[in-house]
Amino acid sequence: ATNPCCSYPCQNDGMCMTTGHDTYMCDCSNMDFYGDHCEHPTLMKRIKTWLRPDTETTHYLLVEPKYKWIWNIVNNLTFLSRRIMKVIYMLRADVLDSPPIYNSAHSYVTLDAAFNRSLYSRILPPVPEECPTPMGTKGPKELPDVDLLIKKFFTRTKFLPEPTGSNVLFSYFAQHFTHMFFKTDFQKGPGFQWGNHGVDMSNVYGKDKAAENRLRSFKGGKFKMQLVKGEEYPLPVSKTGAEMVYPKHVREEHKYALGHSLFGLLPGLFVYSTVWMREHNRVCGILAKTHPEWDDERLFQTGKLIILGETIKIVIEDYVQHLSSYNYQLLFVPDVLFGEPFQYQNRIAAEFNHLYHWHPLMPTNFNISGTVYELKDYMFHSELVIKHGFANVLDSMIKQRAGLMSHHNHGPGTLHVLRDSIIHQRQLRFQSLNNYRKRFNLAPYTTFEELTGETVMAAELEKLYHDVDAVEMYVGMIVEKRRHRAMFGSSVIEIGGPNSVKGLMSNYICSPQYWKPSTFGGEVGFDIVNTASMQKLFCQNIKGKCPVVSFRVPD
Ligand code: MNH
Repeated sequence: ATNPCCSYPCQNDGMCMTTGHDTYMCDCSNMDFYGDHCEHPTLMKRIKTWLRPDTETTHYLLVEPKYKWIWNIVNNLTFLSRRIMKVIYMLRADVLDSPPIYNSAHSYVTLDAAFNRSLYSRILPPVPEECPTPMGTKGPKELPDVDLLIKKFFTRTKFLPEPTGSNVLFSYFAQHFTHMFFKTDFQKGPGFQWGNHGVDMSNVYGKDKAAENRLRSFKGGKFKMQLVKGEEYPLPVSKTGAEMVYPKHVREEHKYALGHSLFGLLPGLFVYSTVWMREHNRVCGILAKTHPEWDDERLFQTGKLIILGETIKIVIEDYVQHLSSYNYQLLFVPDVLFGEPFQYQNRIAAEFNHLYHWHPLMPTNFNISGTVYELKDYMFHSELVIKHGFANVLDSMIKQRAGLMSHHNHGPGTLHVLRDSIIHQRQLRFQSLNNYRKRFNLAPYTTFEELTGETVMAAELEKLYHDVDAVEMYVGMIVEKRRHRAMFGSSVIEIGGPNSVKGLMSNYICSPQYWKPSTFGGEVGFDIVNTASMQKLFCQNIKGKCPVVSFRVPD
């Protein structure tokens, strides 16, 4: 007998539990559904579903130019736009389990899932080992050959530009920001991680106290930095003892000490590391003026709180704003959640990490002030930023187009990462894309054509996977048709969205105890947080002419 839960018989995220060798039950407790398979919605649920437009309609209303005038009005009505933001926060965060109930070690609920923070959580549990196929009961007994998949669906032959106009400044922001919480401990295995499960600014300050201390000057709360041509830059590793990963060929003086051990990888990561360190030092200078009574430690700690606040503000109002393509202006307003049932705790899910593998965003070659660098001449060459000048590099990042987040657009330099991540998803026994779609209230695809929106890949995928219910999560997300005027397909948006909102708004600083001026050194600091923007982040920390800072290539 096989485990009868392998066929995922319970509907609407009802819990399947075996009750003997070949029987099972669906537990629909605390749900809006009832019945043997949790298939019947309650009356309240039916009314709610009837009142609430489906996700495709909502998306269309938010991005379609012909409704832009409505949003222009809404954006200017503070009361209404704050109301809408509250609804977005609550509906998005509500989709996730908090505290988490699964991790990659078990296919059922465990205490370990909630207590063991060295593992990523799981949104859906792994497919049980004893199931007939890797996706449960559907699809082939053995999943398609990884290298065949990469060749057929992933490899870039010609650079495909990002159609909403995103630039490389955007790609690097995504990478720099998310690497503070996507930190797989590959030595232990793909289910393990070495971070704090949230926005802790370890990408700027270092992974722990010791790492942080190596970057500090212990004067005025500031980072220890060097002046080059009148601008602050991070110091070389030799002057700090920071633990950085650089290949042997990199010259000692070009190995810079940054918050994340891997950020020597790309000059764009060096740019973001540098600008945040400068911003921290600038903020500490302001704090020292308002608080002459404070010592180095208090200035440092308060500066860090402000930098974290600025980061969330910028992530929501500049970065997510851009990536959503919404005509509605998103807001960072933690106070709208006060008094509501909302958990100020977060856990990073393995699925969130995997869906954020946005390597197609990176172009094949990199242009700095007219010089075109191949990835091999660019990787681990942070010194190019100093050589070309910070403002020039920033300008080039704004002007270079990012790649389309889609099939046939993984550059040669990241194919090995892609290969590893598909293998890891299989080791972690991720459920099918369609199971994730159901989990996030999206209709599962019924045909391969519906998934891809075309016929050629659809036919090839059908040969490899047999059943659309057996398509793997990441593979499916990459071949998925793009949503109307969006950067991604609906799966990335509807699965990524809740994880993103929850991760940002459940930050400790958003709780009523933290979210007040005194936490940030008074009105001056609170104001820095509440008015932060990409434009100011760069222009207040740059010598020379500051360009218009945007995540879109200017016309
Ligand atoms: Mn990227 C992991 C290289 C751009 C998101 N990336 C990795 C790894 C390498 C890597 C190497 C480690 C994977 C492994 O050992 O299996 N990444 C690159 C390179 C570029 C790049 C060379 C640019 C060129 N990466 C990006 C961009 C994003 C991104 C842009 C967008 C957010 N990368 C990730 C994520 C991981 C990752 C997420 C997983 C990190 C982890 O699990 O620790």
